[in-house]
Amino acid sequence: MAKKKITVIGAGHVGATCAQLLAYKKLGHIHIIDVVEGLPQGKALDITESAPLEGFDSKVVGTNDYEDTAGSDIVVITAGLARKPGMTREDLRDKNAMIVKSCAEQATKYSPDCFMIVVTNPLDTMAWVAKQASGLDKHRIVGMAGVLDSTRFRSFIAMELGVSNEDVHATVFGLHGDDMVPMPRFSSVAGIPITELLSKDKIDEIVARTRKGGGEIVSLLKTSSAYYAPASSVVNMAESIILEKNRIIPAAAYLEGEYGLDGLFMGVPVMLNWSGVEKVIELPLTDEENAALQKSAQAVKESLAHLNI
Ligand code: TXD
Repeated sequence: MAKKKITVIGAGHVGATCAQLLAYKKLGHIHIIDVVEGLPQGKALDITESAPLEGFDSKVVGTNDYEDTAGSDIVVITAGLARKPGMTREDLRDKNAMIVKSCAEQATKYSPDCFMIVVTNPLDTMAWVAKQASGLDKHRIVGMAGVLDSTRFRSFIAMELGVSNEDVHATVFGLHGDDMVPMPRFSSVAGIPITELLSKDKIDEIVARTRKGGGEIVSLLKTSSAYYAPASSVVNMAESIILEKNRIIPAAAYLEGEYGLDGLFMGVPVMLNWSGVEKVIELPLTDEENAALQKSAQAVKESLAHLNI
């Protein structure tokens, strides 16, 4: 199989870590692009110099020119400001919207057939901005957050029960923010629902920690937000597309009627493969779950209503 071309926009914490993991997993040739001169070139060269040790032959190239990214199969947008302690994701909205708009426009000018993964916060709103700016079909663009929120949820379940991470499956719906909707009913350990293994109080505690998972890292790191688990989450999605795995992954998809929502991006389970978002999986929800999901959607709608670009 010919190597795929993957462009990562933003050579910061998340972007550079994505590039490193994509190279280590041999998923394709990688271009890193940033507005800061030297930064993507330096990080790309540093990753390239680990190739003899890590055993990959992909090219990792840093650039400040979108022309070099032409013909990319996958474009990941991580460019933008990140949270500092005391900030909400919404505080980043308008500045990041300008950045994401220009990145999406320029990237699709040279890679009109790409599949785009948006990472910049506030995630669900930035995915909408990128779709508008790129003109990509809804099957070719998705926001990354659900995989991250779910891997946090899974880690906390594994830590609590002292079981292998491998055996824990869990899912989080909704927006990427405090109103996200972790789904205990769709979460299990080796097929056993977690509701059989943990008390309601303990599940509530884990759900609350998951909702604040990003903030917990920001308050510890102080000068940046999380990037190891976010980068792994992006690469997990890229892998499902490139290797045509048909994985069922929670991601911010453009909804047109699913779950009673229309014209916005929000986290739902999707099937990902080479054609992109093959389908949104619609599941029957309880009244309580549906109410939480609608509250989440309301927060996305408010963010879009206040968007100023
Ligand atoms: O779950 C999720 N979706 C997220 C999102 C998880 C973690 C981080 N999340 C968000 O990703 C975070 O809130 C930020 O909005 C982005 C990027 O986070 P990161 O931690 O990588 O931020 P950095 O280290 O500040 O890097 C941002 C880079 C930096 O090198 C800038 O020079 C660059 O973005 N930048 C640009 N690159 C290209 N083009 C333009 N216009 C541009 N503007 C800034």
